[in-house]
Amino acid sequence: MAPDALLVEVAWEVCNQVGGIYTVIRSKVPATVQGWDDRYCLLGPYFPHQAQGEFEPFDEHQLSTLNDPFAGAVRKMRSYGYDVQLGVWLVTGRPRVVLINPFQVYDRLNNIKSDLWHNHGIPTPEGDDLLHQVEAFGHLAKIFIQTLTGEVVPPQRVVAHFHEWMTGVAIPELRRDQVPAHLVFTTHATLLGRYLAMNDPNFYDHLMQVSWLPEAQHFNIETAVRIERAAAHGSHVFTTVSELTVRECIYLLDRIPDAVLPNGLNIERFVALHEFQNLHQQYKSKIHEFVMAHFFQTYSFDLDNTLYMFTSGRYEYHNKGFDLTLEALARLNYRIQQNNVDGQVVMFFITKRPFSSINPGVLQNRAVLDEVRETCEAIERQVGERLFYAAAASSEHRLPDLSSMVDDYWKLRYRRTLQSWKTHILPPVITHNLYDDQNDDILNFLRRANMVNNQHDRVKIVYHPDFVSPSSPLFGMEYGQFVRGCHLGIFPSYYEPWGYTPLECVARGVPAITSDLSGFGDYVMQTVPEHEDKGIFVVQRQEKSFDEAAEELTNMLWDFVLQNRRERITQRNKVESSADLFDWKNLRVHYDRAYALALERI
Ligand code: G6P
Ligand code: 1S3
Repeated sequence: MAPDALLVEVAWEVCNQVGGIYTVIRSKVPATVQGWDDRYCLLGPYFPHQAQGEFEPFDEHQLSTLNDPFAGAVRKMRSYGYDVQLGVWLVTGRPRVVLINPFQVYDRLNNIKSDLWHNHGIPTPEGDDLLHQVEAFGHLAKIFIQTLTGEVVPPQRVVAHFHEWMTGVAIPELRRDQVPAHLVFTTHATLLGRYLAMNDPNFYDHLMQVSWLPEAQHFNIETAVRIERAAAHGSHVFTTVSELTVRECIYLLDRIPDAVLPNGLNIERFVALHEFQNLHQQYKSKIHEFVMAHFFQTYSFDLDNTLYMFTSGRYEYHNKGFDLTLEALARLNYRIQQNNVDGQVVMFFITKRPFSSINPGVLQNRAVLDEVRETCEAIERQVGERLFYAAAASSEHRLPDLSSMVDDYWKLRYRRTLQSWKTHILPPVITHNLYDDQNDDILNFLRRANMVNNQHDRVKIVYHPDFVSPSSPLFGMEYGQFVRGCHLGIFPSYYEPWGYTPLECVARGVPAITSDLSGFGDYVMQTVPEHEDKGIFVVQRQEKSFDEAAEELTNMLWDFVLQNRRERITQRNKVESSADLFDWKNLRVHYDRAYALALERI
């Protein structure tokens, strides 16, 4: 690492959570700060509503007294009339952050668009506000880097690392103006790759023959694709996140990446293994509560012999492998019934779909279960008090009839609550009312396969089309807690440049299934020997038919179901102890190598 250089990391998701890049940037902060210290700063767009909870700006006095180059560049830009904020991102590592409001140059948008067109052949259609924000921010990011390198720090060198096309738009202009920054560009997925994979079931076979421009025009993403190409070609060092996206970069962007930067997490491990095992038990109990409310109205089953599996992520039915997961679950359901194996599987689909409300029946069940609990607790208190008195006063040693110790009021309330609750209607597979219930792929599969939570189904389904959060009245827990409470995460993606979801399981000691078409799965196969023994399973999807992959996944689920509790506990311990492999402390080295290369290249 160059001890004299500065590092500015630029991303649309700095203090602005949208998707996976937020996780990359945020989780990497502690390791990056450890290496670069106060020579590091992040740069992103300022959206007050998004930033308010996690950004603490420096006031005028602090800004004027700070003696660091980033503050110097902010002061200079302010003296030119720009609205630029410097502050701290309130996340672990507390890095310096510069946020710039893109809307301040909207009166100059026509010039910015015209420069992109005349200088780089990038056309911008009217009326696309996201493109306007991106281009306005790119223009301002360029001015910041220009100010920093030109007026504040010479002869100190600056590495400017841009993530994704949304910030990469600054790169061609920085090159044109010969700004002496060392430019790194990372694409986390190619735009065209994502669209093609979503629409072409043989995407990987056709990849080599794709003509990028007609395809980009076909999907109406020409501007963004041209920006992505300009950033890839204009950067001194071009990188991506996995070997899989390297292939896309070669065929869709026409540049071979200089490096692969695998994604990690900030892994926090407990000193003693039993601590995370206890957390599993604690959060599993919370999931039990949801399951009782949801299913026990119609029928009950043994919760101690129930396995919780889940998948989560953006709703890309085919790309995220929801189709394969459902097919394998249907086969598993049949196999468990045929083989008379004990126990239940409850499978959760956690994703995001437009909905009008939570299903009132599901909400009502939750409320009734709370009432059942209150009634039971009241009876327990009453019996407890009276039994204690009876025991102390008794001359016999026999246990009295406990039922006689409960007031009629509570007996009646107990009976009425249960009577009003129990029904013969099957527990719904979906917890919310979707706007487009009829055309939903998950629901249509479940209808076709008749997996509608019949009592005899041994794989029950809960489709929750909203992310899990502490404010959700159904789960009332954080996503990470939900993950801990589950037994297995299932993520056999078809298109996944990296894929954080299985890694997030591993970090919490929960076994996970991924695929060889996800960057993470591919990385695991190459770098983690005996990964299956460590509870990380990789479904082979490259060069396999859908049916073959579904069968392999079914076998994995089947083997998992057959494990006993002791085996599951041992497996969780092994998963948790392999999490260190994905700690940024170990993976940051890839970033530092890319920066060293960029510093060599001017
Ligand atoms: C953790 C707890 C144990 C509990 C077990 C259940 O290991 O420390 O007390 O018995 O979880 O594991 P299971 O895989 O059945 O949820
Ligand atoms: C992308 O986010 P996505 O879910 O749109 O970047 C992530 C971070 O590199 C990556 O994990 C994911 O596979 C990509 O698809």
